[in-house]
Amino acid sequence: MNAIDAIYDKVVARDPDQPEFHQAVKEVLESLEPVIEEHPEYISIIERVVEPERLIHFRVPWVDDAGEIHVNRGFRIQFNGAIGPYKGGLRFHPSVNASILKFLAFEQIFKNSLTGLPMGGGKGGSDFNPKGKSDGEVMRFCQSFMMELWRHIGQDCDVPAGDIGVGGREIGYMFGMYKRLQNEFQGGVLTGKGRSYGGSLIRPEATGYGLVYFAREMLATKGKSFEGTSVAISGSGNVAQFACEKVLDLGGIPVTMSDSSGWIHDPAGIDREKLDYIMDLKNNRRGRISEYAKKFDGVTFTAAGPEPTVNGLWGVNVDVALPCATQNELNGEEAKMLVANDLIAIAEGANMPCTPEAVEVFQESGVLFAPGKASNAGGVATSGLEMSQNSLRLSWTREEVDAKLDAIMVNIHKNAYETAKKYGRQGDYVFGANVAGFLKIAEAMQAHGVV
Ligand code: NDP
Ligand code: 2IT
Repeated sequence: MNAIDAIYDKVVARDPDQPEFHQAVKEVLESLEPVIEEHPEYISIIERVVEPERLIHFRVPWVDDAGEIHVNRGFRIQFNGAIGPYKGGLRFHPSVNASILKFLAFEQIFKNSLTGLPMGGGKGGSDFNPKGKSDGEVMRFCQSFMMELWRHIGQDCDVPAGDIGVGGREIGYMFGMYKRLQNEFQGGVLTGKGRSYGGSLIRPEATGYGLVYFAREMLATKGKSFEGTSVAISGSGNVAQFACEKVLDLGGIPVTMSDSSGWIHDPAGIDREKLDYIMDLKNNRRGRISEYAKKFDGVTFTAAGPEPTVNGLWGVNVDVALPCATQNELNGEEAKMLVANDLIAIAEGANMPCTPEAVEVFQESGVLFAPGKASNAGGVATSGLEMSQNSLRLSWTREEVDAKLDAIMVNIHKNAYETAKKYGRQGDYVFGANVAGFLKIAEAMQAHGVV
């Protein structure tokens, strides 16, 4: 057995009940074989990089509006701090557990490295379900969560942000409690903050915009553009909404969106006015995507099955696919449906939305495929820009931040593309992103000695 396989087997043996973590580790390790041929000394780096530096697990008690006490689990995974403070989002969703957060934190190490900014990899969250909770309940939960988390984070130590179920409202409540406990205005302790207290322009838009900038670069390698291109988007949260907006800016035609209750197909296209409706529905009224089908003519709504996979969305005939909901939402069978409809490109907006079988189908059929750690890195990159602005005590204009985000995405695309080409794997963005992301981490870890 080779050394990399032995490391993977040990990861599985140590935590046999963490399938999402195994999936993420396997995908990265499979890319590192040629790196080890060049740098045999990096084997001991790989052994260390798969083990989190610190895992924090805590109780989060809170009281609902009726006076009932609830207990949730809180986590923060400080996975790798070799190139900067731990950085990564917080997810509030009932499915959250150590396996899911370890996979997300592991992916974050390489994603953050690819941005070119000094950020280590981390992730956290809770199995708290924000759906159906009042603002007061969400506030009390966020305050209780921060009452434990605050001692483990700081602007030079660990900087959380949003993810599924955590947006501007939750970041605001957590920032308020952190400020009170720490008795300091540490602007850079969280990112995704509101504009009035240190947030960056374009951070809310950044993951979706960055995803479309990356996909634009992919299409350009085939001499194509978004103009007139039909696009399937899944999800209808932060990433999906702003991906949809940027697709419209570039002349594309988004035709689908989803949430956990099902998906809509609008053959006429989701235009700006309809997108405004979705943003109000999701961000203010906190409603269900099925309401879109009642509001607009010619739209079909299909209810979801029990799995995260959205039950037919990927059967719609489109040129570009942007999965922006959750992990493992697009399986091998669905990948075959997209390929049968002559898909040109797919870029992951969510983290690991495509199963390994789906990725294999895309790669074998010659469809351009971008892994989330490259294509959704615009969110964390703009978090990095928010931290820069907080340190400078300055705030850049919308145009300045957007131009920096676009340049970062172009650079990540170039880096992943050229790294793959250098190793004779032209067009393999999975390989290129994993290797380029890893090499920077490995160099830093090697320089730091055994720590
Ligand atoms: P949001 O909470 O804003 O939106 C999530 C969307 O996905 C909602 O429409 C939600 O539906 C749907 N969804 C979530 N879980 C499931 C599920 N199990 N089955 C079906 N649908 C589901 O989250 P974000 O948009 O921020 O995040 C989406 C993805 O993008 C995640 O994978 C996240 O890790 C990734 N990401 C986010 C970044 C960010 O900056 N926010 C940066 C990089 C990646 P419902 O409301 O019904 O639950
Ligand atoms: O998955 C991700 O990159 C995020 N949820 C964003 C993390 C961040 O720190 O902005």
